[in-house]
Amino acid sequence: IRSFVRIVRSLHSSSGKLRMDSLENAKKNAAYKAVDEYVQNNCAIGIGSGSTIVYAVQRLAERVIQEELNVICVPTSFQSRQLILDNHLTLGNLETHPHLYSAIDGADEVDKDLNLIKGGGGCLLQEKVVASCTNRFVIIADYTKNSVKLGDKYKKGIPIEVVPMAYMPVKLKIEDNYGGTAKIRMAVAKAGPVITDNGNFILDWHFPDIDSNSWRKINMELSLIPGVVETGLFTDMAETVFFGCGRFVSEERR
Ligand code: ABF
Repeated sequence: IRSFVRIVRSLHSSSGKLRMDSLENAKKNAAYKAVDEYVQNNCAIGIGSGSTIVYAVQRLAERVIQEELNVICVPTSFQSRQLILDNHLTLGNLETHPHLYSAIDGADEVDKDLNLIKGGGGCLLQEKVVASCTNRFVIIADYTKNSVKLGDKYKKGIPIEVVPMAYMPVKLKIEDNYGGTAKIRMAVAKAGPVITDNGNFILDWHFPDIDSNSWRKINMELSLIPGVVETGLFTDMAETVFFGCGRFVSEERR
């Protein structure tokens, strides 16, 4: 019995590892393709946040050295700023570079109309501002993020950044108007609410079944609720999405 248990355990851990490896490859391949297609010499680009963007920044650093490129990188979060600095890339900002050639970022889920859920990592506000400064907003993701309908695959809800004093009225308005539940995001071990890079709270809205045609309107309405700073719903923004799957990358364009 003991050796049977050992065999099952080792099979389980090796298939788990295989899956992790293929997910990482998928992220890497999508990221490399985006950087190869959407970065050129003498341009400023937006750098997103999350784990997939790490591969994009690595590829960018390689290209900058090999091709002697001059690229200014505008970050979307503290993490993204650190990543740019750690890779010896040139840090920029929207004050000096308000028009970006492209912006490359990850996503939590992408539906068939390229509506996105973003902000699982808490960086949605700066990500949306940076994305709004380019006509080439490019998403990089592994195949698990490719969904027909928002909520089919990503189960953590839509993040909504709110001013701290407004979190309760905003929560109630969202729940009353649309249903579902909007939960304040808590830090590890429930030490307190998660605080964003901008000093705000996040509500994660676990929404009911909603048709993908409605997201644009709902996003506008959510943004108008007093106290809402920004939503993690990105509609009509992504120009291209690269989904990595093993060695292959598929491409969706708006
Ligand atoms: C950011 O990172 C977010 O908006 C999104 O929540 C997340 C995606 O991260 P990962 O690439 O790790 O899946 O871009």
